[in-house]
Amino acid sequence: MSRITPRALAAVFAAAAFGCLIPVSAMHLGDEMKWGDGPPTLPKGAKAAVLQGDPGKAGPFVMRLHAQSGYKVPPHMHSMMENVTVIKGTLMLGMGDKIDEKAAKAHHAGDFVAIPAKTNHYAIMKGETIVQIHGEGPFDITYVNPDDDPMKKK
Ligand SMILES: [Cu+2]
Repeated sequence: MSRITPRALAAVFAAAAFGCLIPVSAMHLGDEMKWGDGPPTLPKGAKAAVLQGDPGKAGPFVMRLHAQSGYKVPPHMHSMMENVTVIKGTLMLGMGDKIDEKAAKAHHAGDFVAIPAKTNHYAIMKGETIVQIHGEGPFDITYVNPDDDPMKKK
């Protein structure tokens, strides 16, 4: 009878653990990510890439937004939680109905922030910035000042 040594057993578990990490469905890596124009609901100038799901449909989604320094999203809210992870650059995030750069808090690459549903907030990018947003779709946006809504501009 062959004995299973602890070392052999450890190797089996290690293989099993790594097996779990092998993607079974689509996986997007840096170069393969498809960047397009940002959604029409956001001010012009941003690029967006959807990593998982569809922010416009029901279910979980993961997307990234890429914008240059100075890009701003005026005060707005979502009817669901917005989870933001900063990938690159600095996201200045403020809570409230009016943009106030001094009141905005800096979030740097690696930082995570969850913005509760129905809570007015605004964002300003400092430096070339990429943020990853995940949540439960359909992801909506309501601007505090309707004139800030790019969908209403012609
Ligand atoms: Cu938001």
